[in-house]
Amino acid sequence: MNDKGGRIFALTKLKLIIYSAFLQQVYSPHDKHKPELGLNSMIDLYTDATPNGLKISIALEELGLDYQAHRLNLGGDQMEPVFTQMNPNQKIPVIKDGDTIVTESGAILFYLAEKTGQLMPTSLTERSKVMERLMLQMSGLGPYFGQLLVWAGAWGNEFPKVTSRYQQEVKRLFKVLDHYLEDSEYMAGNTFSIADIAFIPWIRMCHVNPVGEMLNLAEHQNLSRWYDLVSQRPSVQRGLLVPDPHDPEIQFKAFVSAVVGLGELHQA
Ligand SMILES: N[C@@H](CCC(=O)N[C@@H](CS)C(=O)NCC(=O)O)C(=O)O
Repeated sequence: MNDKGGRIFALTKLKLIIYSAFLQQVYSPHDKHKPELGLNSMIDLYTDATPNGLKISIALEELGLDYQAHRLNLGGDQMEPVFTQMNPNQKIPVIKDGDTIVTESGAILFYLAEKTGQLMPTSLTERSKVMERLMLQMSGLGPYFGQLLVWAGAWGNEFPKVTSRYQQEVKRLFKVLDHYLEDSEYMAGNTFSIADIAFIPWIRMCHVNPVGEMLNLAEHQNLSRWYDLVSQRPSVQRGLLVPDPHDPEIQFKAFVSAVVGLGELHQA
């Protein structure tokens, strides 16, 4: 190889090195956020058998991570100083992974996906889609469904107009989800992701809570098909059993005094 050829070869090699470093930055986001803790560290999960809590036991089961579930009674355990120190917002779920404490179910799902490099695609476009659906669950379906449970359940539909507002919004969101699922198997494309995990315990409420009768899931073919598919997943079935639910009476009392804020718990 003459001098010129050698220079071209060296230049091409340099370009290749720079290009592959660039690709690694773009396509390996998990490498950029290396988990500080090993994959076999024991995670403490503070939870209850509620839709937001169940998301996290499902994710931990799906990922096969070691964890220990600590069940709270939402009739007051969340106000204890030791819990409030972890989550000043005084709500489950919370995880503790070594010294890292994460609250908010959506953020916890994201943390677990980043930690393991699973349940989240690698390309920016696909990741954004997963985040888009996750945000829709966190800011749309979860809060509206939660309020529907409050107005229709805990407050016994005392104000039908208010109940109807939440019912209509949940039904509208079901239609949106049904539309998204027209062309894709899962909530964000054709791969199971944290977006599916975020939705499954909420859609399941249509089957386990009398309020579900107001929503008629069967009307939404694609959403029903997705529900049947995802709820058959072994990790989902295992996760839904953690923690053991409280006796229904205790659970309902806790729900009324905590989530609804009817009791002493959330006095300003
Ligand atoms: N945005 C939060 C909501 C968490 C939440 O509302 N948790 C409920 C149970 S599902 C709770 O702990 N309620 C107790 C209270 O409000 O005192 C998340 O997704 O983690």
